[in-house]
Amino acid sequence: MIQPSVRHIIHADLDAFYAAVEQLDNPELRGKPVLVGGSPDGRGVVATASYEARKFGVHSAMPMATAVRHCPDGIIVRPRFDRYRELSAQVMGVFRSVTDTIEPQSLDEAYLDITVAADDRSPIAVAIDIKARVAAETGLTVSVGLATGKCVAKIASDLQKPDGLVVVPDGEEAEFLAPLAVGKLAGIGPKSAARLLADGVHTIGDLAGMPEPWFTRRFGKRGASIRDHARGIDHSPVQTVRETKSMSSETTFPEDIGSAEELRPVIDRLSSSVASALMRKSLTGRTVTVKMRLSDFTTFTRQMTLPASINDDSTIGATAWTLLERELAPERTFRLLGVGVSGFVPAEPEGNDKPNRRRAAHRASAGARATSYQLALPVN
Ligand code: DCP
Ligand code: MG
Repeated sequence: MIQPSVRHIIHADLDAFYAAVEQLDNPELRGKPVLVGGSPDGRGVVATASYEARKFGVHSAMPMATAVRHCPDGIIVRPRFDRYRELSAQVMGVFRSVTDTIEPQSLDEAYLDITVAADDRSPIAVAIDIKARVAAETGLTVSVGLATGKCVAKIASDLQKPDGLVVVPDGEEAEFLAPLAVGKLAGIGPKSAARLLADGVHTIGDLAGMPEPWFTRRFGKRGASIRDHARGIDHSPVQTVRETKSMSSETTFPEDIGSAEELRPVIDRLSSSVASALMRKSLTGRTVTVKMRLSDFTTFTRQMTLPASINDDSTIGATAWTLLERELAPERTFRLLGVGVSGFVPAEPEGNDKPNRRRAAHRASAGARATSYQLALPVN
């Protein structure tokens, strides 16, 4: 049998992206603690902090008021999303000049399959070249992980931030992962990590050593893939065209609004628009997300995962409203609201179709060219 050839996969993630852009555009901010985000007076949060500010314990999603207490010399800068999008496009352009097989994860992050590009030179040379070209063409630094699969590459890119380059050679994946904290593994969120810790599973190596049946008991259907990932096995392709992962609808108000009476109908309208889009694509999902932008442009999301998969407007609306209602406060006004549903499962009932056909049907019904669909919705 012909052995499948080894793939060379890169995960690239820009360093302190928003803060780095601010330091790039304003030399006075360079070398200084920069906090990008909302106001410390209101309920603003930190979108990101420069590495100079992270030394003081500041991190993304921390309330700005707390960040300022940790880092009193921090310079607060309001986000400029258009500029971030512009630089993101430039960086993705560099990636795309190396390979067509690129899967962006967010504005500052992408997987690249460089197997073909590494045909006539070493994959490490390709990685170094990408870092150098991003720096030369944009002035930003990018941390790169190079491995034989996405999961290990992603962990590797985070390990030597900022300006990191971590290479995990073929065959050394499990050894590389073994000493790392179990929470670094894709699919192990903070809650799972805490439960694993309580059971004495601290490192990815501890996890990889658990007996096979334990994984299914512990993680259900996800068990097999979590076990593979813990052992450094990951054949998932870098997907240029992605399935729909979420469906959302959002609206910006002509004037900021804050009362329950004004907001509730908006939530209902957004929810029914998402519901009908989901129904058209035969999708149902378990996670409902509300996106909020306050008058000071602070943007954040709240989400809730339901016990069952849904796509009806009343459940989406009720869940979204529960999430929004908790955030209402006197004086607090909103300039944008969004409602989204994610965590899709195939619409067909479980178990009465061949897995492959089911997956294919799901993909066909999703049929999207983008990660998420956003529906345009007029205000009234
Ligand atoms: N971001 C945000 N809110 C969060 C997390 C991130 O608004 N809770 C934004 C700001 C970040 C950008 O997304 O600059 C990219 O997110 P990353 O998680 O990659 O964080 P950074 O690029 O800022 O830092 P790092 O060097 O750790 O990648
Ligand atoms: Mg980043």
